[in-house]
Amino acid sequence: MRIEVRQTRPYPDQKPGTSGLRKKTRVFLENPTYLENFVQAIFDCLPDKAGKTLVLGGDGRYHNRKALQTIIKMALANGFGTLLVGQGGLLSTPAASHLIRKYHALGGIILSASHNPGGPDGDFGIKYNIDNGGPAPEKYTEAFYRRSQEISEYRIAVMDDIDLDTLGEHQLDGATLRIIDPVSDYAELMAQLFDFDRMRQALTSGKVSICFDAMHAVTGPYAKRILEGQLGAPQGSVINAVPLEDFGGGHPDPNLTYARELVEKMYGPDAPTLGAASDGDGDRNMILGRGFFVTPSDSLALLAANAHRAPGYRAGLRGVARSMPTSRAVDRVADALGIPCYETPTGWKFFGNLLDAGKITLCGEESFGTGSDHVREKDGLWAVLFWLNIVVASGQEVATLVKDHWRRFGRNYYTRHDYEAIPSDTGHAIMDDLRRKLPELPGQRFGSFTARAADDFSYTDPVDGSVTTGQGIRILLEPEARLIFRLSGTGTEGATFRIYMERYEPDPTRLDLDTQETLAELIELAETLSQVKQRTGRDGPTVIT
Ligand code: G16
Repeated sequence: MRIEVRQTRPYPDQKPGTSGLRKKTRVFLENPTYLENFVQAIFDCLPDKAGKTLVLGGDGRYHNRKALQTIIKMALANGFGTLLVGQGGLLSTPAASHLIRKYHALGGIILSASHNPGGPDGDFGIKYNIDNGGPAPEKYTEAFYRRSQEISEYRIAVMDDIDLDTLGEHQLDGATLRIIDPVSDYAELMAQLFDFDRMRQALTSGKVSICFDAMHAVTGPYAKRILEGQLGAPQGSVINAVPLEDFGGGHPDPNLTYARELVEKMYGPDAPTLGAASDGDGDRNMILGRGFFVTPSDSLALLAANAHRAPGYRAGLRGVARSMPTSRAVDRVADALGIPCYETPTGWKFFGNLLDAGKITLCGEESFGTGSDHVREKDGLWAVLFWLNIVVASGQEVATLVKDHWRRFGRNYYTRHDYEAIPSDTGHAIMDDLRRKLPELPGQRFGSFTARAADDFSYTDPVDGSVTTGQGIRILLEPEARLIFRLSGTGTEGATFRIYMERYEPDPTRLDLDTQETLAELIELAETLSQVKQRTGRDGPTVIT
């Protein structure tokens, strides 16, 4: 193995977003050394890497294998002692997080653009996770970016490509490269958290049934092994189970629009008890009952309220956390349980310190993410197994569980409207204008609401005291409602403007209303305040969730 030091020049656009560096695949394909520069920037910021372990894998999308070969060669040239690589180049994001923790790795690189489509015209991404298994916090991502702007060379081993498909160990000039089964360690962890015996009984007896849509993304092999293998769900319970480079031409985003096949099944005559889907890299989840959709915010609240039903959480929750735009449904559960509820900026990286310090057990986001202290990422299949455990232990339908929950706690009606791929300047101008309006809002009356407070959300991490500002415009209203505006940090084209609207309804006779109708006044208010339609020339949002 010969190590070469090759010259390179910085690319100006290597600033990581909400979750790593996400770009059009073409950016990686057409700019020689684009990947190499960013990987070397990461490695340059890790001073103690010599002899350490690095976990490597991705969601299997187009360019995954090729990029992995490059990263393997660069990791060897940069002195790592052990590389753990998922077979076939596959590792779901939560499984990678678990491996980093279990094998005391220095960190891991995960190749994914999450729920964004793949292929040469789709998206590609790279993210680094630190030794706690979680996404690199901002002090790291900022350092990676700074380094990428001054980079002049990268190190790479000159060697043949590694066979990624055969399990086993390679000794390479003092370093060890292991191709590992991507599923087994993760499956073992799930069996410790949930009541697999009872779940198996319910699934094999036919009392409970499940349909899991892997969307031709990374969770296929995980769901096959766990749901159909270990838990005995009938063959075919996992659909779209084979990971494909282009996700079968689909959009691996588990929502009501893109998980079409699953949604049709769940709203059809032979719907199984539980329907679920996960995204490209396996960290997001969508939960459905028979003819019933559970919003991610409600899902988090329900998991918190029912956690005692799963063995891994029977001892109780230390606390919970949600991102700022996530609905406040979980806050009410935390109140009832007498535990703290933290409000963080959008981005899983902000939960890491709270989890490490033992301040929280569960956390989640409106963007179809839920997780716990078992790893340091959101975890799609974990959430599905948690729901399955709750359904089995309670003997109730998903819809009944949610409606009972609303009767007990009241309902937080919630919706998010996205204006995707608008010009960046327009997106920033809308946000700037909203920011300017903030001081005059408190006390103003808007129809049946009065603004109680308004700010640009800033977060002081209770563990390390770090401060993160400019995390979204927040308008708090009376009677209890919120309007939130922010720009997405994960888009790869122009800007995506997100509006989040929420209203609390305690009246038990008004819990079954249509969400968009119930929130109509708030939707109009949000459009008036931001003038988003006039300024973008759009008739309405691109996506409503
Ligand atoms: C990432 C982050 C999440 C965040 C989501 C949406 O998820 O890990 O914490 O909620 O993006 O972010 P934004 O609103 O900035 O687009 P994923 O699943 O895309 O990696």
